Order: sequence, then structure tokens, then C-alpha cells
Amino acid sequence: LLAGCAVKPKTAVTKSPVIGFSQSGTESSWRKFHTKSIRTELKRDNYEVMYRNGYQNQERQIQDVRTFIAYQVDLIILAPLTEHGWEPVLKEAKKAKIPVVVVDRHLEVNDQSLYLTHISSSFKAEGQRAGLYVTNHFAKSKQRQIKILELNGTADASAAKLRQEGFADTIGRDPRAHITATINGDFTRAKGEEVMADYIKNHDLSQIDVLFSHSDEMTLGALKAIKQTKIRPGKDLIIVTVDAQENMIRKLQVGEVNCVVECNPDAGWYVVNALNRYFAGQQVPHEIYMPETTFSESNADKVPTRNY
Ligand code: GYE
Repeated sequence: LLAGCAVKPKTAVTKSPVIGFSQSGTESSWRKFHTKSIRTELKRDNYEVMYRNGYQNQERQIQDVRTFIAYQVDLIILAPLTEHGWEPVLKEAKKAKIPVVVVDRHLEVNDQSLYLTHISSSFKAEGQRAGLYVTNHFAKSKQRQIKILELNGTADASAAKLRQEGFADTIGRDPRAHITATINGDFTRAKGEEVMADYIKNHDLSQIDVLFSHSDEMTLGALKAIKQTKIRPGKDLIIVTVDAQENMIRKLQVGEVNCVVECNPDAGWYVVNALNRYFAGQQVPHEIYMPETTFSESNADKVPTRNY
């Protein structure tokens, strides 16, 4: 009946944008919740998501981003494992006119137009809060030296570099405080235990006053190793850790750690808000920081529900 009268639909069928999400790994509860938060919010707003896990390997992550480019996704969300080495693949994305939203750790590029925005925590502020706990804790003590062991996260990851920087700045206000040694646990529980056990084998841990760990997973590993010694964590050794996973809040409540600096993994709302603005043709700020707090003995019983 209608032959010869091909009518186009008046309203174009609006397809939901396809988002490629390259996550750096699954090394912690923190990270798993970061992924979940972003994916959940994207789905809620009807974005279609292609997800890839980089398994703590930058080469693999670069391949994942290339896959998204080949697939011609509408936008890429990238949680970079490390800071350097992203410029070539970001140029490829730019050439393909695909915007990139960086989440969590920073990436270092000369051309700032290679990414639309960066949404993360202020890692430097986290390090400063950790340092502040230490200087406050020893403010009234008569001891002549404060010896600190630092358990670092992944090399070239901004979360580790900036936490270290912020911490060093703040403890620098107390001339008694020194970072006696730095060991690297790569942000994982297994590595945290391994390097801590190694340290204990080769040094006298009773000489150390403070353990500053860049992440809860590494702290959990380190605690296992410390428990093989006579040193009582949280008492003979002051422990300051970052993330505020639920399992670490429990350690705080039983006094095995002294201060837990929160790192907020609940980035989903911020990410989707930036995407919505972008797709609506609105401005998006180049840096977006999320709010965070600190927990210690003084507020251990008032910690809001954790979901990671
Ligand atoms: O603190 C750690 C995770 O990059 C902020 O990565 C993130 C860190 C977080 O593995 O637990």
C-alpha cells in the first residue's frame, strides 16, 4: 500500500553513546569499587560500556585504548596505571576525534588538549594528612628521633609519587622526623607482605617508630609479616595507611593501625556528570577533585558505612 513512499522517521533514532573504559587493574578492593562505581553510574544514565582490565600492565592498557579507537567509541575513560608513556596513544585518539577522560591517577603529557578532564583524589593532600597525623602524634613526645619506614605504591604512579611528596613536606616540619627506609609494595597485598618480611629479615624493626603505607592492601600484607615478630602493630609501631577500605577500618577499630587516610573510590557520579556535560556541549573543568577525610583513634567509631 505504501510502496514508493519511503518515509524516514521524523525523529532520528538516538543511539546511546558508547564509552570505552580502560581500568588499570583489580589489585585492591578500592580499585574494584572504583570500577563498579563508574560502570554503575554509566549504566544508570544509559551509556553503553566497553570495559577492559589492564591487569597492572601499561602495554596492555595501551592496546585496550587502541581497541576502543578501532571500534570508534564515542569517548574513552582511562584510569592510567602509571604517569608516563601515554602521549602516542592519546594522539591517536585525538586524531580519531575521540575525547579521553582520565580518572584516578594522573598522566603526564605536554599537550593538555590530549584529554578532556581528569577526575581524581588529591593524592598530595592525602600524603599531607598522613604526615600531619605523625607530627601531631609525636608533638608532645620527648623522643629525639622519629624513624619512619615508608611502604610505597607502584613506581611512576602519581598516587604513590604525590602521597610521598605530601607526606615528606609535612613531616619536614618536625626536624626529628626521618624516612629511614623506603620499600616498594606495588600497591598489592602480596608484595606488601613480601617486602615487609624482607625488611624484617635484614633490619631491626623495633628501631622504627612509624610505618607509612601508601595503600590498605599493602598494609594488610605488611601486618601479616609484622605479626611474625614481637612488635605490636598500632602500639610499638604507629601505622598510617591510605584508602579506608572496610577491612582497614576494622583494623583501626581494634587498634592495630592508628590512622587511615581516606581515598575516595566513588568516582561514578563525577565521571558521568562530566560526560553528560560534554555530550550536552557544555564546558568541563580540566581538573576535578573529590572530597575526602581522615580517620584515626578519635573518630574510629563514627566512620560512615564503607562500600569497599
Ligand atoms: O590508593 C590503591 C589502589 O590509584 C588511588 O590504587 C589509587 C590507588 C589506591 O590500588 O589502593
